[in-house]
Amino acid sequence: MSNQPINYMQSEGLTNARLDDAHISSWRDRGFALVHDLLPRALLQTLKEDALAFYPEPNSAASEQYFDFSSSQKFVFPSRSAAFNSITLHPALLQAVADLLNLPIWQLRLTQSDLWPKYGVADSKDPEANRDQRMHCDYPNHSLVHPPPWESPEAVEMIIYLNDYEQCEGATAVVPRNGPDDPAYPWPIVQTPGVGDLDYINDRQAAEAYMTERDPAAAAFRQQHLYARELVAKYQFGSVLSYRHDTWHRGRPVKQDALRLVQNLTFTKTARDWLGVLHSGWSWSMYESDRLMEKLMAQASVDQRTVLGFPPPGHDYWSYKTVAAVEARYQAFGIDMTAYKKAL
Ligand SMILES: O=C(O)CCC(=O)C(=O)O
Ligand SMILES: [Fe+2]
Repeated sequence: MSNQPINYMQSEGLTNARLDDAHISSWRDRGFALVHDLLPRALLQTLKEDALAFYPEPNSAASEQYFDFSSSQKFVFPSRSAAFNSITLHPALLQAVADLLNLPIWQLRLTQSDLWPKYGVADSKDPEANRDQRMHCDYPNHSLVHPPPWESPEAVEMIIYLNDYEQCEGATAVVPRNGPDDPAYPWPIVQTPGVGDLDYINDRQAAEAYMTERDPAAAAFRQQHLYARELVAKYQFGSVLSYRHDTWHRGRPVKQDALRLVQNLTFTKTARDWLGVLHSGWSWSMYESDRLMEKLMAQASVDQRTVLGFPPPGHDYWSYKTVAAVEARYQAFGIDMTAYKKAL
């Protein structure tokens, strides 16, 4: 396994800051798309500076608390980093998700936005270690059920890389799906630690040793069809990897002493109550003294608000009474209710 050559994904640039058909069909058919130039570099640079100011230096004692994936709810939406909030709701990003799911933006919902560090540490042999992950799909800790059939995806996951691959390595690997009969993509997706009565183990070596003992056929399937076929996302600063809740993938080791920073996002279709919001919810911070979330809500576009769950213009929530009440709540922050009034 350790001597397996690295196979890199094909990846393309964009022609006009919008996903091309090739990206869209790659995501829909093969389960992923990697694009390098979707988001403005200056905004990404500010985000990276905010993240570097927030997270401890590599090899510092303080960095040891970040041994797992995610920021442990420490750097999530809404954030004190304005750049982070802007990227989360960036029109180009929302349009990309809408194109992948073939929906208008107002039919998307944000369920995850998290900026997390991955430090290049030595192999610890700890089953929980995040360094060299086991192959997995993300649905078990996003969904109460199972992803629907491949042709009807209900969510887009994204990883935005804030480093260059050469600097950090640790590039995500995915297994491309080759059509409905691909042996890597049997239904249901249960041959994986953490599903059913299989223990959750993150570390690849520990997970595969456990699978060999518990379910040798599943362990052999994972070697032959998953690890042997993984493609690695050779990312650049600002690259966006889009994938799905039913895409086999895994995180790989970051270069010793390096710090890889990524923002992880998930958008779902509306009315998917079984797909959880992974943070405390968008209204929970509304009592903060700086009124950050109120201002964000008031200043967002109609589409951006809707992605956070605000009722769209024309929704049956809206009446003359509710428009006036919501205006009263947000008018100090400059909300413009025209679109909601016009649709009454
Ligand atoms: O870190 C990565 O590149 C991927 C992480 C991942 O897939 C996960 O933690 O679920
Ligand atoms: Fe994952």
